[in-house]
This record gives sequence, structure tokens and C-alpha cells, in this order.
Amino acid sequence: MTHRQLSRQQLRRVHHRQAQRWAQISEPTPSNAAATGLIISYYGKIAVVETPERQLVRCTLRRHIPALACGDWVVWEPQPDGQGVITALQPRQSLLERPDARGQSRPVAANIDQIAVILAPRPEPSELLLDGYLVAIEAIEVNALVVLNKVDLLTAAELAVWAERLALYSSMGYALIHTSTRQTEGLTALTDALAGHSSLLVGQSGVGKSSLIKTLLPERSIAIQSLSARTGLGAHTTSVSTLYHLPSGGDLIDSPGVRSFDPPRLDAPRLAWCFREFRPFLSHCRFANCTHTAEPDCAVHRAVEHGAIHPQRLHNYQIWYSTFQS
Ligand SMILES: Nc1nc2c(ncn2[C@@H]2O[C@H](COP(=O)(O)OP(=O)(O)OP(=O)(O)O)[C@@H](O)[C@H]2O)c(=O)[nH]1
Ligand SMILES: [Mg+2]
Ligand SMILES: [Zn+2]
Repeated sequence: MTHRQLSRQQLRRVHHRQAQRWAQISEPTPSNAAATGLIISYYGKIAVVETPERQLVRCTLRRHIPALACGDWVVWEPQPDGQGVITALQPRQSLLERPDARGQSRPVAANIDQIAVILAPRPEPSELLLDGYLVAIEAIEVNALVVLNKVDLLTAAELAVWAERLALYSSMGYALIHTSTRQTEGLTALTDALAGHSSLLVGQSGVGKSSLIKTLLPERSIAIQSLSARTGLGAHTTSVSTLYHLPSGGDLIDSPGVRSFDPPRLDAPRLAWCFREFRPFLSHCRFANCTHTAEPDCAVHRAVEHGAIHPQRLHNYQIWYSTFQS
């Protein structure tokens, strides 16, 4: 039916409905006051959202919203009580996940472009933990930094031993930075590496993640605790990840320390690719679908024999390969 065929009464009704619709669009009702925000910290049922004006709002989540992570962008609506409700999750540029106790993937941090794995002479680092993080970092294709913190605890000779132990990782092309929160040298290199990036700090409890952030943002109060004198382990001081803005631009996410870190489940070709120094050899095995475990004429095994791949790295690959098969 065209307008010309509408009766006067019908036309009046159409105009009235249109006017009502325009009024709805221009009036500030709760639904059109929806705004975007950045997740600063996330507690499961509650999240702290930062508005583009840098105001913090405590928000609950609509039931359909999946588990969130620091760095997520969301849509939220203000509530009459001054709090907010998150109604939508914006698409993620990147997401680091980690299996929980039941093996289900849980988000750790979103929209990051860099992950710094922090190690320290105490607590004693584990190459399995470092390799687990590096595989997860390669899998989501973000930049990796390896940071050896607390170098003030080492003599020059001890530092040389550590540098040799970690030289393997620089030979693969990973940036390696030595830091101490008690000395300024090294902190400049870290500041430069973090500037302009959205970075996540990860590592064992007690390696000094929060201390490093505190040094970079001196005005913020961040909980830090000494290592247990009995166990030499960290005290799991940080219990919830938090996002901080760097004065020089960029964001930094502090995360709770872990005892171990298994990368997310990957198929064999992807897992092997995530060991970045394996890549030149992967198409030279006798079998195109070689899993680099027990097959004859495997180019990865040959590279280990020739010293181009460290045996510990192949060993760690095989640990996750067999875990992911079961
Ligand atoms: N000697 C020395 N001690 C440090 C350094 N950085 C941190 N520490 C100490 O290490 C301990 C643990 O530091 P935190 O910053 O809480 O460690 P964390 O990695 O955040 O630990 P979690 O929050 O439990 O994951 C504290 O006693 C710090 O003072 C450093 O560069 N040198
Ligand atoms: Mg901490
Ligand atoms: Zn092979």
C-alpha cells in the first residue's frame, strides 16, 4: 500500500509512531546510554570497567557473557545505583588462555600484543615453565620477552652462568632483558621494550612481577610480599590480574604467579611450529606427517644430533605431544 492510499487516520497513526521512535532514539534511556569500556580486573561475577574518560565502574555481567579477562573491551550500561552491567563482549585481537584444574581453557589476558615471561634466580626457574609460556605465546602469535629479574642477587660469575643458560633463548630470537628492581640499569631496557605495547607479565610466584610494575608506576600501590623463608617460594601475593596504564603509553597487565604452565592443546604440526627453532627442519622429515617422536629419518632429531636444537627443547615438545594425545 502506498502513502496515497492511506486514510488520514492511518497517516496520523504512522506519523505518531515515527515521532515516538525518534523520541526513543534521542532520549537518554539506559539502553542507549550503553558505552564501551576496558576490563581492568575481573573477579568472575564482577568486573572493574574503565570508561574512555578513565573512570572506574564496578559492573556485573549479563548471564550470556563468557568469562572475561583483563584487556577485554566490553559494552556496558549504567544502572541507577551508579554501578554498571556488561551486556556485550567486543571481538578480541588476541587471547592468552590457560587450562584450569578441570582442563577447561580460561582466559588470562585479552588484546595483548606482547608477553614478558619473568624469571629470577630465586625462586629457581623451570625451563619447562618457560617453554610452556613460549609455546602459548607462539600459538597466539604475539611478541615474547624473557626477563631475568633480581640480577642484584648474583655475582658477576653467577650472572655469566645464567646468561649462558638463557643464551639458548636469545639464539632463537627472543629478546632477553636483565633487570633488578633495586638497580636502575635494565629497567630502562624494560621500559623501552614495553612502551606503546599492551603487555602481560607472567611467571612463577615471587619472581617480582608486581615489584617491576611498581617500579615502572611508582605512584600506584601494589601488593608485594617477600618469599617464604621456609620454602623459598613466592607467597602468591597477586590473586587477580590487573591492568595498568604506562606513563609512556601502552598497558601492562600484572598476573598471579603460577607453579606450572601448560600451553593450550595443539595438534602435532602446530605444537612443533610453536617451537620456533624447529621450523627450518619441519619439512625435511622423511614422513610429511612426522610427529618427531619415534619416526625414522626425522629432521628434528637430526638437528638435535648436530646441535642446532637443544635436546631439552625436543624433550619438552615430546612431553606436550604425548599429553595432547591422551
Ligand atoms: N633482591 C631482589 N628482590 C626482588 C626484586 N624484585 C622483587 N623482589 C622481591 O621478591 C619478592 C616477591 O616480589 P613480588 O613482586 O610480590 O613477586 P610477584 O612475581 O608479583 O609474585 P606473585 O604476585 O605471588 O605472583 C618481594 O620480596 C620483592 O621485594 C629484585 O629485583 N631484587
Ligand atoms: Mg604479584
Ligand atoms: Zn620429524
